[in-house]
Amino acid sequence: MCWHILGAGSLGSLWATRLARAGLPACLLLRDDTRLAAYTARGGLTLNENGERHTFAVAAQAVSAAQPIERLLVACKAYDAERAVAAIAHRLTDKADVLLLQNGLGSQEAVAAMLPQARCIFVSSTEGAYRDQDWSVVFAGQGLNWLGDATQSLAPSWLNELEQAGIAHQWTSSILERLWRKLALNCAINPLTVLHQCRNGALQAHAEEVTALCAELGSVLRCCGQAGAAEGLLEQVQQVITATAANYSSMYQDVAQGRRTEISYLLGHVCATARALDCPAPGLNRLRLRLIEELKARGLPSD
Ligand code: NAD
Ligand code: KPL
Repeated sequence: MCWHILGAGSLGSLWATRLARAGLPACLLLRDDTRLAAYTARGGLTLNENGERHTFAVAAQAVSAAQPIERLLVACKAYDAERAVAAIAHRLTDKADVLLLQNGLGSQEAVAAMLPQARCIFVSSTEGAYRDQDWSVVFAGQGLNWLGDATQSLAPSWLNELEQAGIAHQWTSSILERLWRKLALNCAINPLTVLHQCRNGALQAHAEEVTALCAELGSVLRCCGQAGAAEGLLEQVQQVITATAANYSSMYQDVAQGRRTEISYLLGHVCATARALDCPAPGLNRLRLRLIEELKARGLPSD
């Protein structure tokens, strides 16, 4: 069965090239015929891993093609996912599996609600990748893809294909807890690195601010039934700050490169959840407003 990949960016290309390398059928879904022509002219997708570059002739078609889709990997940013899936929804078969790779929360539920007939599998990825040029991806950080289904715990039979492709993964029956935990980590670190214009490690000098945010994040997590994701949050945030001290957070990099951030699916989602549950979150709300001001001042979208 073919892996259709919607979003030929960093993670989409990282998955597509590894599937192709293992001889598994994969097909990129590109926006339109112009993108398809550009890709065809390039002749394949390049994976740069440990300094070695290999190009794979991954198949591709435009989103508007007619072939039915049984397995779809959605690798767009959270703010693009719903619209991108809407454009191919009519191609999904009754038995389709849809893997959602988005960071944060909110986009996955929106896509799942649009596709009641499909099995939506949420993925929380700790792998790292970036594009060094068009149609070329650098595998920058080993990690793990946690996969799970919020509505049923039975693992899909195709997990062995991820094994075959060397895509590190783990099936979990608590994917929402994983996603909330990562979201909380991102909320405690990423906005502050933008506001203080610093690497992750420099947040050690803002320990009080980080501690107060983790306390509020913990109480929002408990309010929304994710007490497990709240356990030991501050300690893990401190560990991540230390382990990634020399790195710039993904949100810092987005802002520095003038790209739209996923704020609405990270801090925005936490603040909206707190508001809906009447859970006090004054520090998180203030942080969100400060971040919005910063994005506006830089001429970037604040949603
Ligand atoms: P990216 O911007 O590199 O890739 C997204 C791709 O989707 C782009 O090529 C874009 O053109 C394409 N796209 C958008 N709308 C489309 C549409 N309607 N039709 C077809 N293509 C469309 O993003 P990314 O870095 O791969 O991130 C994807 C998701 O994975 C994000 O939610 C991100 O937070 C998450 N994530 C990324 C990394 C990483 O290291 N890159 C790590 C963990 C999680
Ligand atoms: O995931 C991250 C990111 O930069 O998005 C870390 C390194 C955990 C910081 O929140």
